[in-house]
Amino acid sequence: MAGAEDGLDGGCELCLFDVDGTLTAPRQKITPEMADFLQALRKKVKVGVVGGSDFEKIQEQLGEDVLEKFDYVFPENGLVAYKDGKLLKKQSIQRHLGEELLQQLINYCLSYIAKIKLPRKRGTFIEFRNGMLNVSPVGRNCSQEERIEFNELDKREHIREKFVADLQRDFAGKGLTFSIGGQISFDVFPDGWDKRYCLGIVGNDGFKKIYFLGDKTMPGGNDFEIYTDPRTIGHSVTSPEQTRQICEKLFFN
Ligand code: M1P
Repeated sequence: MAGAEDGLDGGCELCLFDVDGTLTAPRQKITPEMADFLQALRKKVKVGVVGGSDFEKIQEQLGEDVLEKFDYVFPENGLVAYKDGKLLKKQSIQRHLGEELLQQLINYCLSYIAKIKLPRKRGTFIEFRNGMLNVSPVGRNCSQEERIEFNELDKREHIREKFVADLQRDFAGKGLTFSIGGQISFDVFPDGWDKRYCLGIVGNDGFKKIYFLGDKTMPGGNDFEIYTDPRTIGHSVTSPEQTRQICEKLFFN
């Protein structure tokens, strides 16, 4: 094994990656070069992904065979968890919150979105996932061009930040976290169900070091909690190219 030849014990370290903006451009497919690089890295350390997106989106971006290509796959922050290609567990937001609160939340978001005027609105304003809701003012059915258009507008007008601030005020004390991870939406989940959730799962696997690389590491970003968690060695990146450079320095020198 290359890791052993290099004096590294491949089983002792884990490198966890965010997906969008870290391994791929936002919501795009991984490049063949990056995919090959990760397989080379896997000879040195265990490799996992922890994304805000659901499994289908992660699979679309990282490949049909994503479960074979990564030792751990954690969609929805690890609220759905795969290890060595097998499903370990799935959380349920409806079981945790109960129908009453869930409907208050959904109704609030739908009414709020109905009052926002945007250049364009498409469909799927709320995506109901296993462990979270994903809320998008423009709608998840928008095209790539419409996605960029919304994102540019959002950078100027802070539509999502204001939406989240209003939710935080109106749902204070309800145990909910609102997290902006991508370009057109934000995620809603119970407190503590952020990306640190996956650390509880790998915590039993005896890693000496757990690295985490992500791009949304600022407060309010969906990588912030895991990036600053004492159980990880966090690295903030601005692109997949930088992710690769950091890994080369950490694991191949
Ligand atoms: O992984 C980051 C985010 O990716 C998507 O965000 P968007 O479509 O807004 O770019 C979503 O899947 C979101 O849940 C996730 O946090």
